[in-house]
Amino acid sequence: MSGGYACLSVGEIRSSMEEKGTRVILAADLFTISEISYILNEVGSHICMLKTHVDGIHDFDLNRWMDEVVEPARKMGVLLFEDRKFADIGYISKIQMLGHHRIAEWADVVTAHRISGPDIIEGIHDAWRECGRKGSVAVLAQMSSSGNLLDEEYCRKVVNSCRGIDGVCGFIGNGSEPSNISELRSLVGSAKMILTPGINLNSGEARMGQRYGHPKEAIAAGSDAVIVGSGIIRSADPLGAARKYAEETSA
Ligand code: 5IU
Repeated sequence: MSGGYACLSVGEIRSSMEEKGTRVILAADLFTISEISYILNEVGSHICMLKTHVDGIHDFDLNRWMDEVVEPARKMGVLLFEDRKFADIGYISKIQMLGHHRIAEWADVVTAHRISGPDIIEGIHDAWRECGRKGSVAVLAQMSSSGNLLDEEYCRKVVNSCRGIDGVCGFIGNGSEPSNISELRSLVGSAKMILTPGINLNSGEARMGQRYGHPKEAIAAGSDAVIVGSGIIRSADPLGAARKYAEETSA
């Protein structure tokens, strides 16, 4: 089902990543626009996507966001990935895409749960269409946090139900456990992407139920790209760390 809407294809996203020559997605979990803009400028050449939680930014202002984050990211060939984890019915997800943060106006990829039904994908794409833009949805099939309820059966249902939906570019998998990634890859095949959070070279850095795996192992197990936050942004040398993660994920 394409639902008659244009979307950012898996091929377009994969070739944008190939052009950048890195499989690192930066989780920029910072609190101000200046901090995010700074880290983007610092490590932009070693990342393929900038993942944000825009509702966690204390001083959010759309004009500044567009000028200081979105435009520089576009110039660097970095895709904008809003990890909003939409979960409501299709229409509400659409109005959230078009709400205060205007996610549809700048995000290229957003995350969503499959729990509420397939219409959530339609609602999200409807918002992009209203803005004259296109994007794609990464659906949560697994999570990296301990004690989560996304079990194997749920994961299989998610993957099977999204297989034929062009507006879904792929799935979020659990990067902390290589066997979870390889199982997910055999379920998914090669047609869609697997993006994996829960990645850190120092597993001791995990906080509040987070679990960490190694970037090289995640890629070897079938991940398209690793999502790294603390390992880069909390490093004393973010540029060196980003370069290191990029090297760990290169073939
Ligand atoms: N994130 C996870 N695990 C998940 C999903 C998303 O950690 O299962 I779905 C997000 C949360 C945070 C980033 O923005 O990925 C990981 O950051 P750290 O590398 O700092 O743990």
